[in-house]
Amino acid sequence: MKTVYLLNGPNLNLLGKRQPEIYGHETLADVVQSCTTTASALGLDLYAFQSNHEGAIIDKIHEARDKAAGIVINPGAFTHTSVAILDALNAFEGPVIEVHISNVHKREAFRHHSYVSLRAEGVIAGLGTEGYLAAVRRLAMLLA
Ligand code: CA2
Repeated sequence: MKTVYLLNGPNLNLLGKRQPEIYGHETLADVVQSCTTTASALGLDLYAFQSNHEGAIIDKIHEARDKAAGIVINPGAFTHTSVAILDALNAFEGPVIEVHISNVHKREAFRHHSYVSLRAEGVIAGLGTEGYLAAVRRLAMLLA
């Protein structure tokens, strides 16, 4: 069975606990559970990881080189700042889907640019936490 990595960046551990008007009411645990169920129905294993530390996310992307067939990633604010995460994703061979819960293009100008989008096969923004499920489905199609 192929494994997909679901990676979440800084502050996404607060999902469902603050700012529900932007990020909704689902917690990260809810998101992981629904992504695991969706992945399993599509014949995929899902491994989820969240960190507030850039290096820890980079280490997971390196680990994914040997362990994962594809990556779903919401890099949080590192989306807009991290050449290092882009470099790590460029060293990963499988498909990458970038997810943003909010519509970053409707928000401050500094959220309009994404380093990760230079690498991602697809980018989902503004679908709420439903976007993670769309990303898992898309990865399953790309890996079939
Ligand atoms: O819309 C997204 O998913 C973002 O990646 C979320 C990041 C933000 O910096 C990006 O521009 C867009 C922020 C994540 C913060 O998550 C929270 C969740 C609940 C409460 C507080 C923060």
